[in-house]
Formats: sequence, C-alpha cells, structure tokens
Amino acid sequence: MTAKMSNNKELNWVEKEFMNVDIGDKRLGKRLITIVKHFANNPQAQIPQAMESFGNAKGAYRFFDNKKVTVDKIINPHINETAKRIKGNNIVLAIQDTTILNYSSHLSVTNIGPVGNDVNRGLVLHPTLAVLLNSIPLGIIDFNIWVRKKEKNEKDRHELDIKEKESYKWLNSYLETAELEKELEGVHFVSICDREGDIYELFKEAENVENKEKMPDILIRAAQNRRVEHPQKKLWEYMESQEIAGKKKISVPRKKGVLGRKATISIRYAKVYIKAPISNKNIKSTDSIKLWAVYAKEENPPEKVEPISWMLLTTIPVKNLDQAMEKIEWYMQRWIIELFFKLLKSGCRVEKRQLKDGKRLKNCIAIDAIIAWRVLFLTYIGRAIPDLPASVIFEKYEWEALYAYVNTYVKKKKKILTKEPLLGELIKIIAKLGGYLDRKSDGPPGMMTIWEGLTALHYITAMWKIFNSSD
Ligand SMILES: [Mn+2]
Repeated sequence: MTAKMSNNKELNWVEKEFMNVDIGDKRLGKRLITIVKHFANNPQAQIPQAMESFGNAKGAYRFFDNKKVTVDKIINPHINETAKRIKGNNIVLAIQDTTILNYSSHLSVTNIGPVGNDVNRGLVLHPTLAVLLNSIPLGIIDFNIWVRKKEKNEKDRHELDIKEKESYKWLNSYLETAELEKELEGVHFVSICDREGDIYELFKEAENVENKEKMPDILIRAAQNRRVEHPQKKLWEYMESQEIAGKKKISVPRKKGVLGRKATISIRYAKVYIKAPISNKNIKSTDSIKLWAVYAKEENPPEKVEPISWMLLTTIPVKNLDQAMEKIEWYMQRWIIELFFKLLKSGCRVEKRQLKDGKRLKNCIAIDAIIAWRVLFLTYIGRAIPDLPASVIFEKYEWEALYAYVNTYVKKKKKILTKEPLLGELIKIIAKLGGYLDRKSDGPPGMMTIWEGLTALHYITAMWKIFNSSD
C-alpha cells in the first residue's frame, strides 16, 4: 500500500472491525489491521504474496510470533463488533461445531498434536457463529483452537469429569453464549449442535426449571438412544410410537459429491423425559430432564441416498406442527458453519499456511476466520436483504470504482453512476467479476464467486484511488 492510499479518510470494514483492538502495544494493533487488510484483499495467496512486500511479510511473521499476540486478542474486537450487530434482534442462533485442521503434510511443525488417527497431526478448531433466522451470519461469538492431547483409552475416559474431556467444548461454547446473552438485552440465543453435542451435562445446564435463571435454549441432534421415562423405555422407540403430525418438503443442500435434492419428511414431536446415563459415575442426579423431541424422517428416499433421519432435542416447547417444522428449519441453518469451514479450507487455505509453529498458525487462523466470516456475511446479506443501500456494507469509493470499471471497460458504455446502488445489485456485479454468469437458471451468487470477485474489486479500487487521489 502506498502512503497516499493509507491517508484516505474513509475507513474500510477492517478498520471499523478493529477500532478497539488492544494487544497491549499500539504498533501491534496497527500491524494486525495491516495484515487483515492484506489477507482480505488476497485471501488465496500465501503470506509473502498477500502482504505485497518483503517488509510487510516479515512484519506479519513477527506479529504471529510475538509473545503478546494471542488468538483471543485477535478475535475479541470482532466478537465485540458481532455483539453490536446482534443487538436489536430477538432470536439468534448460536451455531457451534468442530473441524480438524490437518498439518500432517508439513514436516517439522512444532506445537501441534494428534488429530483423527495416529498418523495425522494438526489443530482442533471449535467456533460458534451467531446466525439470524434469515441465514445472515453476524459473526463469531466464541472461538477455540487447541492442540489435542493423546486420547485416553475408552475405560479411563468414562471416569473423567466432563471438564477434563474434549467434549466440554460444547458446554464451554454454550456457557460463553449464555454470558453474551446477559449483556444483550432482548436477545435470546438458541445453541445448535450436531450429533457430537448430544451430551447429558449440556442438557442439564440448559434445562428449564423453576427458580433458575433463564438460559439460552439448545437445539441438538441426538446421537444416543437414551433411556426415557416412558413405556417404550428408549428415545427412538418412544418417538416411533408417536403419530405422524404431518409431512413437509425440504431442500437438502449439496454435500460432498452428493447433489442437493428435495425430500419429503414425516414429522413427529413429543415432550420427552430423558433419564440420566448410568455409565457415568460423575452424574449424580436421578431426576429426568424435560425436553422436546422433533423426529424428522424421510419415508421414501430415492435409491442409493442416505435417507434423512433427524432426532432433534430442544429445550423449546414444541406443541404443534408449525413449531416442530420451525425447529427443523433452525437446525438446517447449521449448514452455514459447514460453509464457514469450507471457506477457511478452500478459500483461505488455512491448511496450506506455511508457518512452522502451532502458536503462529493459531494466530494466523484467527485472522483467516474473520476473513471467511466476512465473505459468508456478504453472500447471505446480499440474498436476504438485497434492497439495503450499498453503503451499509461498502465504501463509496468501492462502488464508484466498480461501476467505472464495469461501465467503461466491460460494457463499453460511458454511463455515469448517479445514485447509490442497492446491495444485492452490487454484490451480483462483484460476483460477476468472480465468474458468476447470472443466467436465468442460476441461483443467487455463491460464496466462492463472491470471494474471487472481492479480490478483483480490491485491484480495481486500488487503481481508482490512485487516479482520483486529490493530494
Ligand atoms: Mn460436527
């Protein structure tokens, strides 16, 4: 970046997002903003290329290695800004999940640990995203990344307190979400977990009982056929015995080589009393926990397709078919966090980061996570509220530059932009720069085309600023 460009008075989103950064040293805060800006402009690139100069690249490496720099200090300004974005909303989904970052192919990386099997080494990442009911991801509200210790054997694991187990991550995210809820009046969170989050201790924490402070609700896909206080004795048997309340058509998103499709599901729901597991000696409670179960099952799946069969458990009362369907829709929003992981891996290529130490990698991944969130945010806000004025998200010089480029270079017309464009329109043009074709049959632009388009926008804007700089 030239001196001229950094003198520009208009703040871009990075400066706003990191307005209150505090790493204990002003220069480190400034350095962080420089790194985020460069990563945002060229997310696919390796550090030396993204940083655009040898000095900046060296600065980035020093930053990642600095003792004062931690993942929390990098991510906290973003969490605070996310909290501001959450304010004013009523129900917000707090979607948590785990992904493994595999660094086995990088030899001699220090401070990483076992992942998956005995051969693979890497880091474990467990973030929580705040997502609105219309799918807009407002940001990260909790972010944990760690080195896994060698797993204890199955028998010893049973003896452990939940706090000693890796599965505590689900509870930890839930409790952090509860803390945030206290700070945000009028906001209510629903913590969403996949099957791995089917943990009795989490139910206990979230349970609604009298004389207990209202906590965030949970919506979890069950994995275990738990004992229940009903004649059928087990959760699945109990729910199978319920009458089908109705059938609905849902869209199943595309997944690893399997195309997206429409599926008809039958829906059952019921109040359920879950018994405490007997195998765990650390759980003393003998009382059952009251939850609601929503059981969605695909009755006639197409051939060679894994049929949908979701057993959802929630603390939210489900008393009719609409409420049951609503919980299924909320659970399906969990897909957003899978997209977030995809952006981190194929967009930011976090597993290709050439850093020789786990601590440095963690700091770098915290930045990549904010970049990935931003692209996801633009993708969904462009779809959900396309009629917003563009200035809500973009700076004036960005759309001026974009329109000047598209009108004179792409369309070969000297049309001058007279008024501010709408957000949806602007995002579509950005996506076109990234290869989006915008044919009648195409859906709204996807995150990867927006991602590519943003990189192009950066170069267009940089040139525009050079030619229009007044000093
Ligand atoms: Mn998972």
